[in-house]
Parts: sequence; C-alpha cells; structure tokens
Amino acid sequence: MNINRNVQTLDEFTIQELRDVPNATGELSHLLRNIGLAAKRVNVEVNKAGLADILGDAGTINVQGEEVKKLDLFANNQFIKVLSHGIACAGVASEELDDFVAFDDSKSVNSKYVCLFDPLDGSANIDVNVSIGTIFGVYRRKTPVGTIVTEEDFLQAGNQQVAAGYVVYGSSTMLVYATRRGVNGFTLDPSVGEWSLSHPDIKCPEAGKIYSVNHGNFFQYSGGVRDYIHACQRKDKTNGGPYTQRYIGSMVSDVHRNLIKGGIFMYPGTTDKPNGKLRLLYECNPFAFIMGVAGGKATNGKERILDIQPTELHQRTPMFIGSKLMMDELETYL
Ligand code: P6P
Repeated sequence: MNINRNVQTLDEFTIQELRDVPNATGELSHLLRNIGLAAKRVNVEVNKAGLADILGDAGTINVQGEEVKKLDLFANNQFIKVLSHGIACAGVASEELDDFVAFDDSKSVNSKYVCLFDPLDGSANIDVNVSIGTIFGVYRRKTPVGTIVTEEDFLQAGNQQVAAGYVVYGSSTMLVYATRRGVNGFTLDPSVGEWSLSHPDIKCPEAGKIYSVNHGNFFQYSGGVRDYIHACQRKDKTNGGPYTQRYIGSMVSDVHRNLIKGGIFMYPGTTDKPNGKLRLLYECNPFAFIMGVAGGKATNGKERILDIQPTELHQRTPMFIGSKLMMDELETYL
C-alpha cells in the first residue's frame, strides 16, 4: 500500500484552520493536538492489550517490575496529563472520575476551555479484540478566565460545545473531530506516528440501511421503539427496507460506521433503565455535535440531545442518532 505522504497531518490541518479563522488564538488547535498526542500513547497500549497475560494483568506487577494499570485508568491518566500540561484547558471531567478536576496552576487557570471525555469506552471488549474508543467534547468555560473552574463550567448543554470528537482504536486507528466548520477524520500512520487527514469534510448520508440496537432488550423498549424496529425489518418500498442490523456493542465503532455509511444507532430507555445506559455529557453530547455538523440528527426520543440542560456530570440519557431521514422516520413512531 503506497501511503500518500502529501496528506495533511493533524498538526498541519489545525494550524491551517487557525490561519483561516480570524482572531483565533490557537488554543483550541493546541488542545486538539494534545488529544491527538494522548490518543497515540493510548493506541500503543490498546494494541498490545492482547499480550496483557505476558505483561501481567491489570493491577499486577509485570515482567519489567512495573505496575500494570487497567487500560481505562491508563487512558484516563494520559488525557489528563497532556491537557493539564498544556495551555488551553482549565479542567476536565471524565467517565473514570466521580468529580471534575480543576487545573489550578497559573497557566491552566488562564485557559478558556474545559474538556469532558470517556477515555476508553467499551473497554470490556478489549479481551475479545473488539474495537474500542475515546470520546471527548470541548466547551468554552463559563467562569472568568484566571479563576479556578467550577461545576458550572461542565454542566453545559451540548449545543455549547466548540469541538467534539472520538478516537476508534480499530483495524486502523482514527481520530475524527468536528468544529462548527466541519467534521474531519485522521488515520494514524504508524510509520511516521502522525494523524493523516484521510476523511476530509465527513457528511452523514441522509438515508441509510443500517440499524444498530441491542435486540436483547427488545421487550423492554417502548411500543414506538419496537414498532420502529419492526419497520426496519420489513420489506417496505417506502423506507427501502429491510435494513441490515449491525451492533458491535462498542458505541464508537457503531456510530462511526453509521456516520460514514449512513444508518441509525439506538440505545433507548428500557423498563428497567428509563434513561438508558449511555452518559449525556461525554458520550452522547460529543456524538450529537459531530452528527449534527455532518448533517445527521440525535435525540433522546423527545428533544435534541444538544438541547438537554445537564444537572449532574454522569447523568444518562436515551440516545437515538444517525441519518436525517431515518431519524425523521423514527420520530413518526415515537
Ligand atoms: P449493551 C460499552 O460498554 C457501551 O458503553 C457502549 O460503548 C455501547 O454502545 C454500549 O455500552 C453497549 O451496551 O447493553 O448493548 O451491551
């Protein structure tokens, strides 16, 4: 495979964006490059996770005498380290941490962004070699620059995001991020250790023929959701059915595939868990932002995900996200 060395790297792309955006300070570009650096380090560990038995399971001491951390915690530490040592982030909230972390050094308190992330979503899939991912969202802080961030800076609606993205550690490792200017995908070129622009200006196909849902919960879904799932399975001229069912059980992989090919991903509420399983702030909001910029839609079944006003860091929400026409059809059933 001859790799085209002329593609833009993430660094070149973010610097080009910086040149194109009037009065941009470069802080957001810097923050995104930091995330790219942490993701490269996580990628190395994820790719050798299968060797964990040789290196020692999480929590044990490996052959080099180092303590082997759980990959989730390793990933969490990598993102916190690069963001706290940068000049663009004043604090973070993470799926791995009960509370947010304020960076109180003089440089960080003068930063204008906060970052919320799930450092390694779907990590239960690691030992069966299924792709997993990192999900992140970036907000402008609400409290004054120069002060230490408070919870108010993190409990913002998704429509306040200035950027959002994900990394999928899969057959190839990709970083996809959106600003209001567009969605762009970068594939890690391991030969030079650079994120290379492989998917410029991603748009989600308006129509799709893939639906993703956990059928194991079928009888716990609402009647409208069950009726829509049946519609996906019916041979129906109007909606081009039957659709193909694809569900990997790793949100980053499922939503990434549907973003590129067209499709709908659903994690509805159930009788046992009316708010579903997925977290609003650092799983659903980032994907809803990305999908919106790419031309798709994301709701909780009643309102746009991006319009939900959060009340707590780890709150859950039902999630329906994907191609515009499929989401419009779903809404007729809800
Ligand atoms: P279920 C992974 O644990 C995760 O948080 C998402 O990545 C994924 O979409 C979902 O849970 C799968 O949940 O209940 O279908 O196994």
